[in-house]
Amino acid sequence: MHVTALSGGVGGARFLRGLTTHLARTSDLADTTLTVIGNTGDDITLFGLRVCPDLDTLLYTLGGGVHEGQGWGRADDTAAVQTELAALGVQPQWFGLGDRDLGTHIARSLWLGQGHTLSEVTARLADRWGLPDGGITLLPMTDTPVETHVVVDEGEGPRAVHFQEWWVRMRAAVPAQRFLVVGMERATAAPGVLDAIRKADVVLLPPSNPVVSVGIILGVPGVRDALRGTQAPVIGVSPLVGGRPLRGHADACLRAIGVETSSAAVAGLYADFLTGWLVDDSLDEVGEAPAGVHVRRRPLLMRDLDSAADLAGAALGLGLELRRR
Ligand code: FO1
Repeated sequence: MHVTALSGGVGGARFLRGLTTHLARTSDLADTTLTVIGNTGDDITLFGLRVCPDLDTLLYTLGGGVHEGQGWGRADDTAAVQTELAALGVQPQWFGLGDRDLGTHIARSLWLGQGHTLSEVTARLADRWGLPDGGITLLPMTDTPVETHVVVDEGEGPRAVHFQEWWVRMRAAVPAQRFLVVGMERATAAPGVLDAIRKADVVLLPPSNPVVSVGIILGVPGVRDALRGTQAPVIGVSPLVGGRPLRGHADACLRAIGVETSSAAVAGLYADFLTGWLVDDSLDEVGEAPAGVHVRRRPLLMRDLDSAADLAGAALGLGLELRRR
């Protein structure tokens, strides 16, 4: 069986680690393969290096090397290089790159500079993290360099800042007027991305940010059509509980695009291809979804690996149930 997922950063990676754990624990699912399509709109060039935060978060989380408390970056990392860069007055200093993490960015930048595609580079990094042994294929959504930028106005008129500056330095506290994906006008889906959606048995949308993660992947030419046309049920997990994100700034992102911060409104963003929708069973969760979408209520909080595995198992289970109809 083939499962395909569209994922952003920390929440999506934790959900997918739960999924691979559930698959390993469920004997009749043990030969399932997973293709993860990763968001690359968060990518940024820093100190001359190409950094792919969502791809790296997926590599480290699925590969067992992530800094658990942060959800991003490497476990047991150090900051000797960035400390020296600060001493040299090199900017910016608001984005922390650990020494081991820099190994990834140096290798990626070297290989890209040699003419390898982001897909080829990501495959080499995935090998290092043992993803193929787990039946996991990680694909960037596109090999075209793209970047999400955010239009903000702090009083001197509107200006565009890189997504990471808005997300990390501004903590999304400055209202975003709009998001634009620089380079998307030239982008094409990376090799295998559209087929992974079309040929899947189940497609999953983890609880990633619907605007700056899943929403960016949906903007890659052909992705939305593939989701509309696939035979696979498309099962999403709400990133909100009672109108609040479980982590990150999905509320600030939804506000920026004029969408209500509710599970129902997020499902509405996926209405043209969504088959099933998981919402939290807390009392202040209304739990509606567009007509025709099958809603299941259950706890969505991923406190640990077991609860993430249970959540992912429930999402996959709903997909398998709807596939048989
Ligand atoms: N997030 C922060 O809040 N502060 C950081 O300094 C930071 C550094 C960082 C370095 C590498 C990386 O892969 C991710 C990093 N993140 C940091 C997280 C990142 O901003 C977000 O995880 C994603 O871009 C949003 O999904």
